[in-house]
Amino acid sequence: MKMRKYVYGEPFETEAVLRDIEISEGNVAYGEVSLEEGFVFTYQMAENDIVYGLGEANRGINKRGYCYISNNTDIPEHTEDQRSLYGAHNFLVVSGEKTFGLFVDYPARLTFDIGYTRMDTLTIRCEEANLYLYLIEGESAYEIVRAFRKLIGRSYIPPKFAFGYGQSRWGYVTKEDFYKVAEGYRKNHIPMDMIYMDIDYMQDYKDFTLNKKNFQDFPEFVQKMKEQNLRLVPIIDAGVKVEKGYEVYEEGVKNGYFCKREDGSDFVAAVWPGDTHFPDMLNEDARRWFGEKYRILTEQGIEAFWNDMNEPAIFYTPEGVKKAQEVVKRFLQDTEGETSIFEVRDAIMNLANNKEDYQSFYHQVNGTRIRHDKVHNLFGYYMTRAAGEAFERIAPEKRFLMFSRSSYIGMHRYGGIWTGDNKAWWSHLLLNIKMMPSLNMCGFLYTGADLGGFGADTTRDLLLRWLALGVFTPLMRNHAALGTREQECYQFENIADFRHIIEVRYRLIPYLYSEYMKAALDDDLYFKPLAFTYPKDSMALQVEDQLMLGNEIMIAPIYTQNAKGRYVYLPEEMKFVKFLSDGTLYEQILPAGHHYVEIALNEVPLFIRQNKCIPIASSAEYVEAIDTKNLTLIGYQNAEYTLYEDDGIHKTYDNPSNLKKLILK
Ligand code: MIG
Repeated sequence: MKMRKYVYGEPFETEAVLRDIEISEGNVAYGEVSLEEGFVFTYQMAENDIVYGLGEANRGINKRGYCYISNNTDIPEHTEDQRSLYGAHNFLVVSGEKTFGLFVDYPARLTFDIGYTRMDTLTIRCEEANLYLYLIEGESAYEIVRAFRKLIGRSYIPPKFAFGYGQSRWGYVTKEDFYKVAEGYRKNHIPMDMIYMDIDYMQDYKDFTLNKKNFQDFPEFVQKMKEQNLRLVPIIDAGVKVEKGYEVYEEGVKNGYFCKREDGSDFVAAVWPGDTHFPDMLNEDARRWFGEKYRILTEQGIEAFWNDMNEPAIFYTPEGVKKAQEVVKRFLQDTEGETSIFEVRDAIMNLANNKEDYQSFYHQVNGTRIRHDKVHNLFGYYMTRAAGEAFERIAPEKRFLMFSRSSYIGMHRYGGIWTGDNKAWWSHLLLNIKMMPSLNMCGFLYTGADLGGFGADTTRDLLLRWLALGVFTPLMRNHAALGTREQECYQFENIADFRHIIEVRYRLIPYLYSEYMKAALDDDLYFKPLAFTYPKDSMALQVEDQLMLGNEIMIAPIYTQNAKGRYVYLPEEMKFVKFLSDGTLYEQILPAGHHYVEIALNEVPLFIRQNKCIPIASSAEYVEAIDTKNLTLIGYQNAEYTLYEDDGIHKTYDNPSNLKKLILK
């Protein structure tokens, strides 16, 4: 295996890669690099080459046939034509005639044209030739991915409770709202470990504050939830409200910790709190300061957070509004009809996440001033790093739950991600399946989508099917937007069906946690495309709606409305297992090949690979209550399984007694 590092111009040190690698001179080993107009890498793809990677990106596991742009964006419409989502994961693997991996360590806008302009051409392009290009050779795509993962360092490991189920909704405001959710689950005996607190818990959307009316005695509230074995997970937004007397604002201004305009004044962007300043997450002192603020909540009993709006999202800036006003004024005063209504519409629409705004503020990194757009894709990474580094100081021996919306490779060491504002669409259930292995390739193991769909009204069957996928994703969270139909599991008829599906999650946690930990500790994948396990199987290479999970199982979720079952491809003989609604299992050995399998709305299917077995537990209402001492093995007779288990709280990963060999007799 060979790894090469090329340097072009003067790259910004993103700290995506921690290992030192010698710089290679001369031309790239594959493809061609041109520096005539910025940076352009081109590679002639063979007809059957597959391209893997790009982490949080639209479309398929095989990225061929479209154009993707790394430009972290707050984008609530994940339609097929979107080229940018919230993350910038610039790693891909070309697999076929020649097989190699590429990581472009460049924190600004970067385009991957993968057979879009010309079906046979891969082009990677950016405006400035200031970057590191890593090239990895290996026998297979899987081997290359693993080498890349070694390069970027160990993935974030959450506490074990984070493998439980969580309920979220934008719109819980009062303590009573949260108690109602707790009661809805506990009374109905639907397992749950976490309730998420969206922006309404804060006072006027001010980070690290609590609404005065609703949360007078917050530590007591946190404690009361803990007594029910529930953890509260508050959201933290990127922007700090501009408000005299608000401590975080005052300190940030006084110490110069906020991003500045060209003239040195603090940059203003409006987000939920109205006018805000962005902490300069790239600046070490500012980052340390912002990270320390998480203490305000950890000291009140909080051990879990999610970071939002950190692309960073901008609703508008005062400068932008002024320009838009001028267009409107011109339109209203225009008697000649020269200003079109479309210009007015665009002026208003373009207020949010405007390119010019991102070009008008600066970071201060190691004494150098850097315009934001040159390092745009790092903001979410460094915000989450601020928190991660703070947790190390707050309780170095403990794990915290942390995940972010925006990210860049390197952030995978500090937290997970959720995939942002999807919709209650069947197509987004499928997108969720396809995105998971790509995210894993880029180091993001603790991930998941908003189950049931964030935007738009969900339906009972969509939620059930999505939960049946969520059973397997490390982050299993039901989340929905303000104003949408209520989608807590107890809002629907036949609550038993929901209880059953979430119980299956808890029964599988010993296995899922074990596979997660093994993947994280060994820089391996939790989710893999079938092609990584069966690289010689030409059929397996094409499968995009089934995934390998760990080393033992394959999953094939249902993602179509009214389906009573689905077609599934088995590259080898497997044991088809269904967790039936009465708590029993249906098991059937199926030979390699294509099959149609029936799966009812209240069933969870999985497939155990030949000569393998997995442990299952009895269900429990929260993670800590799972009886891991009494596991049952299912699968093939005489198969062995190596179970990883630890206390789920501390970082004692390397203790040899964490591994136990189990044999199915
Ligand atoms: O502009 O905090 O993706 O999960 O519920 C919307 C409110 C802001 C976007 C997040 C979503 C969250 C919502 N936030």
